[in-house]
Amino acid sequence: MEAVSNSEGRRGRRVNPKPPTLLLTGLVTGLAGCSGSHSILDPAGPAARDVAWLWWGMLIGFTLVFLAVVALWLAAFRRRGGTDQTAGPGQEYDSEAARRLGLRWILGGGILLPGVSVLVLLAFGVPAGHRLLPLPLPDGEPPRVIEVTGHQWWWEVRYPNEAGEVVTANHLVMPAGEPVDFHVTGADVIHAFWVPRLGGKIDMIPGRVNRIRLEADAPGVFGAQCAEYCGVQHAHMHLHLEAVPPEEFDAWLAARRDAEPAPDDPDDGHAPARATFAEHCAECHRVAGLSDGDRGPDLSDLGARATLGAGTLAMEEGAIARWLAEHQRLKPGNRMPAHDHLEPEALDALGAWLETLRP
Ligand code: HEC
Ligand SMILES: [Cu+2]
Repeated sequence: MEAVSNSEGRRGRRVNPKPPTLLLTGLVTGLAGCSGSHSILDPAGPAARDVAWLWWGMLIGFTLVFLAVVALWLAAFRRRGGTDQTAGPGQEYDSEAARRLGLRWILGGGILLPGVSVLVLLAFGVPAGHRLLPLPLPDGEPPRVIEVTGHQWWWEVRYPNEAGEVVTANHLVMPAGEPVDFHVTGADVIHAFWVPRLGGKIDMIPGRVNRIRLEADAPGVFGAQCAEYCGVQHAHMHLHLEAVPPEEFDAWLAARRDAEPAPDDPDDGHAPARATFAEHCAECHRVAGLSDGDRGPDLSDLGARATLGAGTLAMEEGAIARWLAEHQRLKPGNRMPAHDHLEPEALDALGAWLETLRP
Protein backbone atom coordinates (compact mmCIF):
# COMPACT_ATOMS: atom_id res chain seq x y z
CA MET A 1 0.00 0.00 0.00
CA GLU A 2 2.73 2.37 1.03
CA ALA A 3 4.61 1.96 -2.24
CA VAL A 4 1.47 2.57 -4.29
CA SER A 5 0.55 5.75 -2.50
CA ASN A 6 4.16 6.88 -2.84
CA SER A 7 4.29 6.45 -6.59
CA GLU A 8 0.89 8.13 -6.88
CA GLY A 9 2.24 11.02 -4.88
CA ARG A 10 5.30 11.36 -7.04
CA ARG A 11 3.14 12.39 -9.97
CA GLY A 12 1.77 15.33 -7.98
CA ARG A 13 3.59 18.63 -7.64
CA ARG A 14 4.88 18.45 -4.09
CA VAL A 15 5.55 15.29 -2.20
CA ASN A 16 6.42 15.12 1.44
CA PRO A 17 8.77 12.18 1.89
CA LYS A 18 7.03 9.36 3.77
CA PRO A 19 8.67 8.12 6.97
CA PRO A 20 9.97 4.88 5.33
CA THR A 21 11.57 6.98 2.56
CA LEU A 22 13.18 9.20 5.17
CA LEU A 23 14.38 6.22 7.16
CA LEU A 24 15.88 4.60 4.07
CA THR A 25 17.57 7.82 2.99
CA GLY A 26 19.02 8.24 6.46
CA LEU A 27 20.23 4.65 6.54
CA VAL A 28 21.85 4.79 3.11
CA THR A 29 23.52 8.12 3.88
CA GLY A 30 24.75 6.72 7.17
CA LEU A 31 26.08 3.54 5.59
CA ALA A 32 27.95 5.59 3.00
CA GLY A 33 30.24 6.62 5.87
CA CYS A 34 31.34 3.02 6.47
CA SER A 35 33.90 2.89 3.67
CA GLY A 36 35.52 5.14 1.08
CA SER A 37 38.43 7.55 1.23
CA HIS A 38 36.94 9.58 4.11
CA SER A 39 35.67 6.86 6.43
CA ILE A 40 36.85 6.64 10.03
CA LEU A 41 35.36 3.12 10.05
CA ASP A 42 37.84 2.00 7.40
CA PRO A 43 41.08 2.72 9.30
CA ALA A 44 44.41 2.48 7.48
CA GLY A 45 46.82 3.25 10.32
CA PRO A 46 47.39 2.52 14.03
CA ALA A 47 45.95 5.81 15.35
CA ALA A 48 42.85 5.52 13.17
CA ARG A 49 42.36 1.91 14.27
CA ASP A 50 42.21 3.02 17.91
CA VAL A 51 39.69 5.69 17.01
CA ALA A 52 37.54 3.16 15.11
CA TRP A 53 37.62 0.69 18.03
CA LEU A 54 36.62 3.44 20.41
CA TRP A 55 33.76 4.36 18.08
CA TRP A 56 32.47 0.77 17.94
CA GLY A 57 32.83 0.37 21.73
CA MET A 58 30.85 3.54 22.30
CA LEU A 59 28.17 2.50 19.80
CA ILE A 60 27.71 -0.90 21.45
CA GLY A 61 27.96 0.41 25.03
CA PHE A 62 25.54 3.24 24.52
CA THR A 63 23.12 1.05 22.57
CA LEU A 64 22.98 -1.21 25.64
CA VAL A 65 22.43 1.78 27.94
CA PHE A 66 19.69 3.05 25.63
CA LEU A 67 17.95 -0.34 25.57
CA ALA A 68 18.18 -0.59 29.37
CA VAL A 69 16.65 2.87 29.81
CA VAL A 70 13.82 2.04 27.40
CA ALA A 71 13.17 -1.23 29.27
CA LEU A 72 12.99 0.61 32.61
CA TRP A 73 10.75 3.24 31.11
CA LEU A 74 8.34 0.58 29.83
CA ALA A 75 8.46 -1.19 33.19
CA ALA A 76 7.55 2.07 34.92
CA PHE A 77 4.51 2.41 32.67
CA ARG A 78 3.36 -1.09 33.50
CA ARG A 79 3.74 -0.52 37.23
CA ARG A 80 1.71 2.65 37.20
CA GLY A 81 -1.33 0.64 36.06
CA GLY A 82 -0.74 -2.15 38.62
CA THR A 83 -1.74 -2.42 42.25
CA ASP A 84 1.72 -2.53 43.76
CA GLN A 85 2.31 1.18 43.37
CA THR A 86 4.10 2.27 46.50
CA ALA A 87 4.04 6.03 46.34
CA GLY A 88 2.28 8.55 44.12
CA PRO A 89 3.29 12.19 43.68
CA GLY A 90 3.36 13.96 47.01
CA GLN A 91 2.69 10.77 48.94
CA GLU A 92 4.95 9.33 51.61
CA TYR A 93 6.61 6.02 50.84
CA ASP A 94 4.58 3.15 52.19
CA SER A 95 7.45 1.27 53.60
CA GLU A 96 11.09 1.43 54.53
CA ALA A 97 11.80 -1.28 51.92
CA ALA A 98 10.49 0.89 49.09
CA ARG A 99 12.55 3.84 50.28
CA ARG A 100 15.69 1.72 50.26
CA LEU A 101 14.89 0.41 46.79
CA GLY A 102 14.58 3.99 45.52
CA LEU A 103 17.91 4.91 47.06
CA ARG A 104 19.56 1.93 45.42
CA TRP A 105 18.32 3.01 42.00
CA ILE A 106 19.66 6.51 42.55
CA LEU A 107 23.08 5.30 43.69
CA GLY A 108 23.36 2.59 41.06
CA GLY A 109 21.90 4.43 38.06
CA GLY A 110 23.04 7.91 38.97
CA ILE A 111 26.55 7.37 40.29
CA LEU A 112 27.82 3.83 39.80
CA LEU A 113 26.74 3.29 36.17
CA PRO A 114 27.95 6.67 34.82
CA GLY A 115 31.15 6.36 36.89
CA VAL A 116 31.99 2.93 35.49
CA SER A 117 31.06 4.02 31.93
CA VAL A 118 33.37 7.04 32.11
CA LEU A 119 36.21 4.94 33.54
CA VAL A 120 35.86 2.38 30.73
CA LEU A 121 35.82 5.17 28.15
CA LEU A 122 38.95 6.70 29.67
CA ALA A 123 40.69 3.32 29.68
CA PHE A 124 40.26 3.16 25.90
CA GLY A 125 40.34 6.87 25.06
CA VAL A 126 43.52 7.91 26.87
CA PRO A 127 45.81 5.37 25.12
CA ALA A 128 44.15 6.21 21.78
CA GLY A 129 44.86 9.92 22.29
CA HIS A 130 48.38 9.10 23.47
CA ARG A 131 49.15 7.39 20.19
CA LEU A 132 48.51 10.64 18.30
CA LEU A 133 51.04 12.56 20.40
CA PRO A 134 54.46 13.29 18.90
CA LEU A 135 56.42 11.66 21.76
CA PRO A 136 60.01 10.40 21.41
CA LEU A 137 60.07 6.97 19.73
CA PRO A 138 61.62 4.01 21.59
CA ASP A 139 64.42 3.58 19.01
CA GLY A 140 65.36 7.25 19.29
CA GLU A 141 65.12 8.03 15.57
CA PRO A 142 62.93 11.14 15.23
CA PRO A 143 60.12 10.76 12.67
CA ARG A 144 60.04 12.85 9.54
CA VAL A 145 58.26 16.18 9.78
CA ILE A 146 55.80 17.61 7.25
CA GLU A 147 54.50 21.14 7.81
CA VAL A 148 50.98 21.90 6.67
CA THR A 149 49.43 25.38 6.68
CA GLY A 150 45.73 25.97 6.10
CA HIS A 151 44.77 28.96 3.94
CA GLN A 152 41.36 30.12 2.76
CA TRP A 153 40.88 27.72 0.91
CA TRP A 154 43.96 25.72 0.07
CA TRP A 155 46.78 23.79 1.74
CA GLU A 156 50.43 24.76 1.80
CA VAL A 157 52.75 21.76 2.33
CA ARG A 158 56.41 22.08 3.32
CA TYR A 159 59.10 19.45 3.73
CA PRO A 160 61.87 20.93 5.90
CA ASN A 161 65.21 19.33 5.17
CA GLU A 162 68.88 20.16 5.73
CA ALA A 163 69.48 19.76 2.01
CA GLY A 164 66.82 22.36 1.15
CA GLU A 165 63.14 22.86 1.80
CA VAL A 166 60.54 21.55 -0.64
CA VAL A 167 57.24 23.43 -0.98
CA THR A 168 54.07 22.29 -2.69
CA ALA A 169 50.31 22.74 -2.31
CA ASN A 170 47.06 20.77 -2.14
CA HIS A 171 48.99 17.53 -2.66
CA LEU A 172 50.76 15.78 0.19
CA VAL A 173 53.05 12.81 -0.28
CA MET A 174 54.19 10.89 2.82
CA PRO A 175 56.16 7.68 3.43
CA ALA A 176 54.02 4.63 4.30
CA GLY A 177 54.85 2.21 7.14
CA GLU A 178 56.52 4.74 9.41
CA PRO A 179 55.22 7.46 11.73
CA VAL A 180 55.21 11.01 10.38
CA ASP A 181 54.85 14.14 12.51
CA PHE A 182 52.60 16.79 11.04
CA HIS A 183 53.21 20.34 12.28
CA VAL A 184 50.13 22.32 11.39
CA THR A 185 49.10 25.96 11.60
CA GLY A 186 46.65 28.40 10.02
CA ALA A 187 47.54 31.43 7.90
CA ASP A 188 44.32 33.40 8.26
CA VAL A 189 41.53 31.75 10.26
CA ILE A 190 41.25 28.45 12.13
CA HIS A 191 41.22 25.38 9.89
CA ALA A 192 41.54 21.73 10.89
CA PHE A 193 43.71 18.98 9.45
CA TRP A 194 41.83 15.70 9.18
CA VAL A 195 42.78 12.49 7.41
CA PRO A 196 39.86 10.27 8.51
CA ARG A 197 41.46 6.96 7.51
CA LEU A 198 44.75 7.77 9.30
CA GLY A 199 43.44 9.46 12.45
CA GLY A 200 43.12 12.93 13.86
CA LYS A 201 41.79 15.60 13.59
CA ILE A 202 43.70 18.65 14.82
CA ASP A 203 43.06 22.39 14.69
CA MET A 204 45.27 24.66 12.58
CA ILE A 205 45.42 27.87 14.59
CA PRO A 206 47.08 31.09 13.35
CA GLY A 207 50.14 31.95 15.46
CA ARG A 208 50.46 28.47 16.93
CA VAL A 209 51.91 25.16 15.74
CA ASN A 210 49.98 22.00 16.65
CA ARG A 211 51.52 18.58 16.21
CA ILE A 212 49.97 15.24 15.38
CA ARG A 213 51.60 11.89 14.59
CA LEU A 214 50.01 9.77 11.86
CA GLU A 215 51.07 6.59 10.14
CA ALA A 216 49.77 4.80 7.05
CA ASP A 217 50.06 0.98 7.19
CA ALA A 218 50.52 0.65 3.45
CA PRO A 219 50.76 2.81 0.33
CA GLY A 220 47.50 4.33 -0.84
CA VAL A 221 45.60 7.52 -1.55
CA PHE A 222 43.75 9.03 1.39
CA GLY A 223 41.39 11.95 1.34
CA ALA A 224 42.00 14.76 3.78
CA GLN A 225 39.57 17.56 4.41
CA CYS A 226 39.46 20.81 6.34
CA ALA A 227 37.33 19.96 9.36
CA GLU A 228 36.75 23.39 10.88
CA TYR A 229 34.36 25.75 9.13
CA CYS A 230 36.61 28.45 7.70
CA GLY A 231 34.44 30.45 5.32
CA VAL A 232 32.39 30.17 2.18
CA GLN A 233 34.60 27.65 0.35
CA HIS A 234 35.32 25.41 3.35
CA ALA A 235 33.77 22.43 1.54
CA HIS A 236 36.18 22.92 -1.39
CA MET A 237 39.21 22.50 0.81
CA HIS A 238 40.30 19.00 0.03
CA LEU A 239 43.84 17.71 0.31
CA HIS A 240 45.04 14.85 -1.88
CA LEU A 241 47.21 12.72 0.40
CA GLU A 242 49.31 9.93 -1.00
CA ALA A 243 51.31 7.43 1.05
CA VAL A 244 54.12 5.77 -0.92
CA PRO A 245 56.94 3.35 -0.01
CA PRO A 246 59.77 5.24 1.80
CA GLU A 247 62.24 4.84 -1.12
CA GLU A 248 59.68 6.30 -3.48
CA PHE A 249 59.08 9.13 -1.03
CA ASP A 250 62.80 9.95 -0.93
CA ALA A 251 62.90 9.94 -4.73
CA TRP A 252 59.81 12.18 -4.90
CA LEU A 253 61.41 14.63 -2.49
CA ALA A 254 64.80 14.59 -4.21
CA ALA A 255 63.19 15.21 -7.62
CA ARG A 256 61.62 18.40 -6.26
CA ARG A 257 64.65 19.51 -4.29
CA ASP A 258 67.01 19.09 -7.22
CA ALA A 259 64.58 20.27 -9.91
CA GLU A 260 66.03 22.82 -12.30
CA PRO A 261 64.26 26.17 -12.05
CA ALA A 262 61.53 26.60 -14.68
CA PRO A 263 63.32 27.12 -18.04
CA ASP A 264 63.26 30.64 -19.35
CA ASP A 265 64.16 29.70 -22.92
CA PRO A 266 62.87 32.42 -25.29
CA ASP A 267 62.44 29.84 -28.08
CA ASP A 268 60.44 27.14 -26.27
CA GLY A 269 57.09 28.57 -27.39
CA HIS A 270 56.03 29.53 -23.84
CA ALA A 271 57.69 32.94 -23.67
CA PRO A 272 54.38 34.87 -24.13
CA ALA A 273 52.77 32.80 -21.35
CA ARG A 274 55.68 33.57 -19.02
CA ALA A 275 55.30 37.27 -19.80
CA THR A 276 51.56 37.15 -18.96
CA PHE A 277 52.42 35.28 -15.77
CA ALA A 278 55.02 37.86 -14.74
CA GLU A 279 52.48 40.63 -15.23
CA HIS A 280 49.31 39.10 -13.78
CA CYS A 281 50.19 36.15 -11.55
CA ALA A 282 53.72 36.42 -10.16
CA GLU A 283 52.74 38.70 -7.26
CA CYS A 284 50.70 35.84 -5.76
CA HIS A 285 52.30 32.64 -7.03
CA ARG A 286 55.77 31.19 -6.77
CA VAL A 287 57.31 29.33 -9.68
CA ALA A 288 60.84 28.31 -8.71
CA GLY A 289 63.35 30.43 -10.60
CA LEU A 290 60.74 32.88 -11.90
CA SER A 291 58.66 34.39 -9.12
CA ASP A 292 58.27 34.52 -5.35
CA GLY A 293 54.59 35.36 -4.71
CA ASP A 294 53.17 33.72 -1.60
CA ARG A 295 49.49 34.69 -1.49
CA GLY A 296 48.46 31.64 -3.50
CA PRO A 297 49.67 28.05 -3.96
CA ASP A 298 53.24 27.40 -5.10
CA LEU A 299 52.95 26.38 -8.77
CA SER A 300 56.49 25.04 -9.30
CA ASP A 301 55.23 21.43 -9.65
CA LEU A 302 51.67 22.22 -10.73
CA GLY A 303 51.71 19.75 -13.65
CA ALA A 304 52.16 16.87 -11.17
CA ARG A 305 49.10 17.68 -8.99
CA ALA A 306 46.11 15.33 -8.87
CA THR A 307 43.56 18.13 -8.56
CA LEU A 308 43.18 21.90 -8.97
CA GLY A 309 41.61 24.36 -6.56
CA ALA A 310 41.99 21.99 -3.57
CA GLY A 311 39.90 19.21 -5.09
CA THR A 312 37.60 21.41 -7.18
CA LEU A 313 38.74 20.01 -10.57
CA ALA A 314 40.48 16.76 -11.46
CA MET A 315 43.80 17.40 -13.18
CA GLU A 316 43.49 16.39 -16.80
CA GLU A 317 44.38 17.91 -20.14
CA GLY A 318 43.02 21.44 -20.38
CA ALA A 319 42.02 21.55 -16.69
CA ILE A 320 44.42 24.39 -15.84
CA ALA A 321 43.09 26.62 -18.63
CA ARG A 322 39.57 25.80 -17.49
CA TRP A 323 40.45 26.77 -13.90
CA LEU A 324 41.93 30.08 -15.12
CA ALA A 325 38.81 30.92 -17.12
CA GLU A 326 36.13 29.67 -14.73
CA HIS A 327 37.52 29.44 -11.21
CA GLN A 328 35.15 32.05 -9.80
CA ARG A 329 32.22 30.03 -11.14
CA LEU A 330 33.66 26.67 -10.06
CA LYS A 331 34.72 27.89 -6.60
CA PRO A 332 32.82 31.15 -6.02
CA GLY A 333 34.44 33.63 -3.66
CA ASN A 334 37.89 32.00 -3.74
CA ARG A 335 40.78 34.39 -3.07
CA MET A 336 42.12 34.43 -6.64
CA PRO A 337 40.73 37.34 -8.68
CA ALA A 338 38.95 36.52 -11.96
CA HIS A 339 41.06 37.18 -15.03
CA ASP A 340 38.20 37.87 -17.42
CA HIS A 341 40.14 40.85 -18.82
CA LEU A 342 42.68 38.45 -20.34
CA GLU A 343 42.01 36.99 -23.81
CA PRO A 344 40.92 33.32 -23.80
CA GLU A 345 43.98 32.58 -25.98
CA ALA A 346 46.26 34.06 -23.32
CA LEU A 347 44.65 31.89 -20.62
CA ASP A 348 44.98 28.80 -22.83
CA ALA A 349 48.66 29.60 -23.41
CA LEU A 350 49.15 30.05 -19.65
CA GLY A 351 47.46 26.71 -19.03
CA ALA A 352 49.60 24.96 -21.63
CA TRP A 353 52.78 26.33 -20.06
CA LEU A 354 51.78 25.64 -16.44
CA GLU A 355 50.99 22.04 -17.39
CA THR A 356 54.67 21.58 -18.30
CA LEU A 357 55.78 22.52 -14.77
CA ARG A 358 56.63 19.22 -13.17
CA PRO A 359 59.80 18.04 -11.48
C1 HEC B 1 45.65 38.00 -5.69
C2 HEC B 1 46.43 36.79 -5.76
C3 HEC B 1 46.35 35.91 -6.98
C4 HEC B 1 46.57 36.25 -8.30
C5 HEC B 1 46.86 37.62 -8.90
C6 HEC B 1 46.48 35.01 -9.03
N1 HEC B 1 46.20 33.98 -8.20
FE1 HEC B 1 46.08 32.02 -8.71
N2 HEC B 1 45.46 31.57 -6.85
C7 HEC B 1 45.39 32.44 -5.80
C8 HEC B 1 44.79 31.78 -4.67
C9 HEC B 1 44.52 32.39 -3.30
C10 HEC B 1 44.52 30.46 -5.08
C11 HEC B 1 43.84 29.36 -4.28
C12 HEC B 1 42.38 29.36 -4.64
C13 HEC B 1 41.61 28.27 -3.96
O1 HEC B 1 41.78 27.10 -4.35
O2 HEC B 1 40.83 28.58 -3.04
C14 HEC B 1 44.97 30.36 -6.46
C15 HEC B 1 44.91 29.18 -7.20
C16 HEC B 1 45.51 29.03 -8.44
C17 HEC B 1 45.67 27.79 -9.14
C18 HEC B 1 45.26 26.40 -8.62
C19 HEC B 1 46.44 25.81 -7.87
C20 HEC B 1 46.15 24.52 -7.19
O3 HEC B 1 47.08 23.93 -6.66
O4 HEC B 1 45.01 24.11 -7.12
C21 HEC B 1 46.28 28.07 -10.33
C22 HEC B 1 46.67 27.07 -11.41
C23 HEC B 1 46.48 29.48 -10.36
N3 HEC B 1 46.02 30.05 -9.20
C24 HEC B 1 47.07 30.15 -11.42
C25 HEC B 1 47.09 31.53 -11.53
C26 HEC B 1 47.48 32.26 -12.72
C27 HEC B 1 47.95 31.61 -14.00
C28 HEC B 1 47.32 33.57 -12.43
C29 HEC B 1 47.54 34.76 -13.38
C30 HEC B 1 46.68 34.78 -14.53
C31 HEC B 1 46.88 33.70 -11.07
N4 HEC B 1 46.76 32.45 -10.55
C32 HEC B 1 46.68 34.90 -10.41
C33 HEC B 1 45.79 33.75 -5.79
C34 HEC B 1 46.10 34.48 -6.94
CU1 LIG C 1 37.61 24.76 6.62
